[in-house]
Amino acid sequence: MNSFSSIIVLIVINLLFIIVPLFTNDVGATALPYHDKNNKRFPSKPQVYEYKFHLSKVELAPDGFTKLVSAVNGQYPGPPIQVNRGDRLIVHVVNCLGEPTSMHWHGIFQRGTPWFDGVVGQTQHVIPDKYTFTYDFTIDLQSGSYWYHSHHRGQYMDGVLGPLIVYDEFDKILYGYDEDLIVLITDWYHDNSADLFKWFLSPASKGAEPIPNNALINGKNDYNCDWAAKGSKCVNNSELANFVFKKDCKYRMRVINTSGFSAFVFSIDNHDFEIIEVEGTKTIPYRINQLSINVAQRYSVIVDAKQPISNYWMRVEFQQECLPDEFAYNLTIDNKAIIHYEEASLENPTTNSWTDKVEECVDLEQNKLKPLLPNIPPNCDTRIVYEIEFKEDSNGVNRPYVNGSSYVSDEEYPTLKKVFDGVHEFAKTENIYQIHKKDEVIDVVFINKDDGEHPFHLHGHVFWILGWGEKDEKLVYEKLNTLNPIQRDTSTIPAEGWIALRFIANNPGVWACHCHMEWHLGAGLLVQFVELPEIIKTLNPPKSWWDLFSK
Ligand SMILES: [Cu+2]
Repeated sequence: MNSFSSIIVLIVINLLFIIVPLFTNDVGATALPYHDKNNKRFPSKPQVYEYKFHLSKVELAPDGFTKLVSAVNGQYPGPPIQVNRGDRLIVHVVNCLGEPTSMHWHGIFQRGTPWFDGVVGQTQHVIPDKYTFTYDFTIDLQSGSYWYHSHHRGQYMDGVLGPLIVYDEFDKILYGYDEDLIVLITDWYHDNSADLFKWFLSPASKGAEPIPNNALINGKNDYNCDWAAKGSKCVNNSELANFVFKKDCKYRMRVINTSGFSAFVFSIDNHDFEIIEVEGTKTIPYRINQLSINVAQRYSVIVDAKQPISNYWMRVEFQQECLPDEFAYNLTIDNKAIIHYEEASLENPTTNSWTDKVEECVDLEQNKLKPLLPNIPPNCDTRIVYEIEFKEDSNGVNRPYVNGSSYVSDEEYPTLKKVFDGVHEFAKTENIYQIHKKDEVIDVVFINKDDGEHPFHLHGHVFWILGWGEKDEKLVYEKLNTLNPIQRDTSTIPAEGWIALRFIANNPGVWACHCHMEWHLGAGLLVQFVELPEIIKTLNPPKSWWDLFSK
């Protein structure tokens, strides 16, 4: 640990007793009571932020290749939502896509408002075409780097997404940075998701996922138009994303992987950096030079602009080892943006990448990430073990199964509506686990029998990562880390490996837990937790939520 980090830790320890409730990420033993408005201490005056998102299909060419993008307010990526901890967020989603939609707020707990989680088939009915639905919720007890995206079929891969940043006014002082930047990275398909799904969910795909055509950094990249189909509109040498650095300033970069399928390695030539946040959990600064980041994951890193005034490549490299190799494909692996120091020339960088080998298709060693404030998990009450495997269904389509069941979405009759209707027995294909005891401590263990990795996301919570193992690394329950593990909301289950997660059932709602590779999710790799249904039934969704069912 460097001296800067040591100072931070000292300050924090001194202030611990005063500020613990302000920083607590999930409602555990040290947190404020559940949604207690009277006990809110920060910020003193929460604001109401109102956004209007007009969704429509527009022709855009983020990488020089023109395609029909499902855009938010005519742009891709969608506009950033920027709020402070404690604020109320109101978003009017005006659907002019010509197809149904929904919006999910990835990583936001939705305490007391589970009907605004945005998951079709689970927490809401679709927003029909030519209809406006308003999401309205308060962001309590969490801050950090999040994103919003459609949670209807594969729609976000067509463009319905953007960053959602919840600022904490103490962060700048705590970590000593000057500017706060968003770096959205993603894979990019030139075909639309519905067509790709048709192919993927047919025997012809043999279970091999569609390969992206490109990667984008803040919605930009260039593309080799020799690879574009005849008759398509494509322009070479499209503009790259450009980040301007002032010499000797420190930048917080919020790296958000909004991919539908791809894991990346993020790096900046000649600049190492320190991780300070993982999906809303502040960490003791942890220095690395290349960041492995899987689908839907987020990290904040501090980059020190201390190199000679010049231009440097930012690199977003596909983790090629996790891409299927059943079919030939054209893809640039090493994708770039420009870090331009003020007063440097306007020429392209000529810098070289870091040469250390990064292990692909697994998360970075998460036991090396330490939460800034210790948040020790209570002992486990219940352990749920899920086995994941892929096999052919009766139609010859390769599908994922969790404990023998492939999830089928009930779009017409979502789970949360069923709970309000008093339904307590569910179809096997809904993959539901019900939790009835408030504050029950749940361990979820995924055993992956598939030879591919799966980035799993849990809605409504962060989970502690108690342990994980790659192929041939045995799961020994007694050896799991319960001392001071990191908390986050999206973590990778290694190929033929396992992961052990823990969360506290303190947030009434219907929470999806699923692979965030959209192909796998769409094929059925999802379980859902019906958490505290008796309490859910005492809550009151707004009339607008009920109205969706009659549209
Ligand atoms: Cu998966």
